[in-house]
Parts: sequence; C-alpha cells; structure tokens
Amino acid sequence: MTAAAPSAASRIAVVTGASSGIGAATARRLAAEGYRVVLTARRKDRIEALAEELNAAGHSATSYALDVTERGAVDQFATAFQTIGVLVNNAGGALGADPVATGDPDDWRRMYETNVLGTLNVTQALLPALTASGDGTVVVVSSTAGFATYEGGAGYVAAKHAEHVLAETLRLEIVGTPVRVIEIAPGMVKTDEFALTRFDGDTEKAAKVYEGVAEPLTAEDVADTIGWAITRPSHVNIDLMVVRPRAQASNTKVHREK
Ligand code: 8X3
Repeated sequence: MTAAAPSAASRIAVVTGASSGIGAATARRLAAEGYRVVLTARRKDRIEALAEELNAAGHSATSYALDVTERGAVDQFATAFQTIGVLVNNAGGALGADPVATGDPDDWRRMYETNVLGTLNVTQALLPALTASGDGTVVVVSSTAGFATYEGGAGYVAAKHAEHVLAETLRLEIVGTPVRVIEIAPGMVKTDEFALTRFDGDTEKAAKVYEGVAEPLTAEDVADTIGWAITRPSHVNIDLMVVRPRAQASNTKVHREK
C-alpha cells in the first residue's frame, strides 16, 4: 500500500515571480488545487490584484512584495512561516542574447543573481518550514537552457545550468528528510514578458522568437505540469520534467511555418 499525499486544504504554497507568466499561472493552478497560495514578486500591484482575484473566486491567497535577490528581505519573509507545504522557485529570466564575445557582464551577473542566488535564497530560508511540514516540496522552474547551449544564450544557459545543479545537489543532500525536489524544465513558452524582457522591450525582436511556431507552450501548459508533479503522492518524486512544444525538437531545432 502506498500513502497518498495529504490533502492540499490549508497547506501553504509559496510561488516566486507570481506577478505574470508561469508564476501567475502556477499560483492560479495551485489555488484551484486547494492550496493557500502566497504570491511573491517585486511588483506589488500585480500580485495584490491576482490575490484579490483568487480570493474573490473563493480561493485563499495572500501577496508579499519580495525581491528574491535581497537576502535580508527573504529571511524576513520566511519568519512568517513555521510550516509550508510547497515552494515554487519560479522567479528568474533572461537578459540579452549577445554572443560571448560581446555579452554584457552586468546582464550575466543579474541573471545569475535572479535565477540562481534567488532560488538559493528562498530555498535556504524556507527549507526549515518545508521540513517541519513533514511533507514538503521544492519546485525549481529551470529551463531546457539548463541542459544544452545555443548561440547567443551563454549567460542565460550558464545560469540555468547552475540552477539545475542546485536542484540536483539539494536532492542528494536532503534525501531522507520529508522534502521532495522537483525540477521542471520548460522549452519555448510564449508569455507576455519573457522575450520582451530578454530584448529590453524590443517587441520586434521578441516576436521573432516565436515567429512561425504553430503552438509554443503557454504559461498554463507549464503550470499544468507543475501542478501535476506536486499533486503526485508524497513518495513519488518527479525529479525532472523537460517540457517542450511539439514544434520544438531541441533548443535550436524549431519547426517554423512559412
Ligand atoms: C526558455 C527557453 O530557449 O529561451 O527558458 O532558452 S530558451
């Protein structure tokens, strides 16, 4: 006989980067699964509005403005919780697509800070509460960029490789404690902001990323895989899921219709 996961009711799920895209969609999905969701992001107005929307729909949501790169603020945030069930490390993103020869070191630094140190900060701060729950789950939303490189991607690819290593190492180190580590690695996902942020608001460059691709993944597709992985019975650890649209066979092999 296998133990089923405890009911999600009254369990807390913290989602970082919940102001848009995959983070917002994941918050919606986990709220629908019965979690009390805690939305965090830098943009207070956005997470407040999403929390309001979720509460109006009969779910339970709160918001907390947080920059995951600020360790002091993250530690302060963590003092609010004695136990939590789920942490979804989603905050992060790409900046620039320049070759190694000309890439901006400041972009590289910021990508390492948000994707890697952000995940490290929040995970370290909440690990005691996840462990205290007796049944915790850490989700790391990495990327297919964590597994193979592509021209112009080195800064982001390096950060995502590091995030993958963080997830894999943490799983090794905490085995035997009641905490799972799940890594979800999405490929091409069309969200409102990912490509736009990468290209510093250049809508033409951002549109080119998805040009001719019949159906890139949506934030909801990824939230669906995250929700599925989290809601497996507690003893089932989905170590890693690579999720791509059908039109994308690798980071560089994408079918584009003319
Ligand atoms: C997003 C995937 O292809 O832009 O994490 O690196 S890609």
